[in-house]
Amino acid sequence: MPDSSYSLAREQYAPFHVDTEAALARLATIPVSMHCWQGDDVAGFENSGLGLDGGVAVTGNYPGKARNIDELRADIDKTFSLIPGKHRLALHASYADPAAPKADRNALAIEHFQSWVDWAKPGGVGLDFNPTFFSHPLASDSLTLSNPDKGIRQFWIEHAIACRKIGAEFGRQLGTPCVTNVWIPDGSKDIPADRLAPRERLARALDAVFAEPIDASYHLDAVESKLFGIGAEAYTVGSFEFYLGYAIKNQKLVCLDAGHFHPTETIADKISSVLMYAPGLLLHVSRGVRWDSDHVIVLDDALRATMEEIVRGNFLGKTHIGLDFFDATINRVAAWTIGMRNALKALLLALLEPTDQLRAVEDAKDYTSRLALMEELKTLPFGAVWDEHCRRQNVPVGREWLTELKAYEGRHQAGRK
Ligand code: RNT
Ligand code: ZN
Repeated sequence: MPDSSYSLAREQYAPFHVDTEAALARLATIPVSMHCWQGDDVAGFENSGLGLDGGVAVTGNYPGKARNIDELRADIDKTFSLIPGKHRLALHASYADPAAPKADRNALAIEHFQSWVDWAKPGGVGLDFNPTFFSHPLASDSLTLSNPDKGIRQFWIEHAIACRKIGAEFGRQLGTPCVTNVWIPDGSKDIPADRLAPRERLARALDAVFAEPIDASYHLDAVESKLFGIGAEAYTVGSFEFYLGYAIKNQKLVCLDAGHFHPTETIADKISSVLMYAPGLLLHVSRGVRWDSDHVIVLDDALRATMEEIVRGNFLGKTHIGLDFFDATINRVAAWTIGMRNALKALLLALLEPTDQLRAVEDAKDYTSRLALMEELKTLPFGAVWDEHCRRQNVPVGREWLTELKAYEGRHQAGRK
């Protein structure tokens, strides 16, 4: 029996030609790739004593972060129990199982991640992957694939090749393609004398990384651009233009991170253009506040516009939705839960839009109706439909998840020192 508020909501959507049942059915099929690194402030398990670098920063010291692989997995399991639907997990190479034989980054292999596959398989969780080009002695100057030193460059090429093989094995064992995303911190604090040579080195290094083709049913490559980082304010080797060109030329997925553009730009408008020429997209859904601050995503206009674009353009088949934020000022399981639930809420809002009707009035140049309808849609009872989704997916409805989170925090996280 559906909840009575949902039944009323369904009736209110009907005159707009919106079928809430179809929207719910569709939403249940869309996976979101949750990033493992929110759980421990991007620390990973290498224990190198090096802090987080590469121009990326986490602020906050809220107690209870995961200190090891068991705690991280327990926290991820808890988070997944608070989110409707079946989702994926994005790992970083720095999260190799510490129980596996020690290996430097260029020697990582599936054995270092097999326990993650074994953890993921029973729950039907797909895995995505990221080589880690930071927090390592050979990345201390934030120069990796574009490093002028051939030996260091080679080390990072080997790392990325190793990661592709691991990703392919994830895909093969789990029966769902793994997206392996290359992001490097390479750049320069001050004005470079040569902007070209590092980009030429990066392109050659990427060619070496991607030399071996991998079956797309197991594995997909993505490349992530950035505008600037801390310590790379004047120049970023892997800029958007660089990777857009590279990805189109080599038919790689383009990763759009919401925090990696000028602050007034949103990624929503880039989606349709990029997908005209690139074979697919990876999204790093994030929220930059004044800079690439990686705040927890909230249900704001930027997030809504991004999901609207994917749904309106029928791009779900070509778009891999991943999250990328890290906030250490709040409970980290809550950060994940809020972000994941917001990504799904934004998707649902997009699915509850009568796109055909909006397009019809637009084609008729009836911009009055377009604006009027878009504004009326905003006050339809979306919350009742979202609650019904949570109810049907057997996860907490509304603020109930917070009660569960607080209990989990008291029982499992509070004692972590
Ligand atoms: C950094 C990039 C990158 C990282 C993760 C940890 O600015 O967004 O995606 O956040 O790889
Ligand atoms: Zn990112």
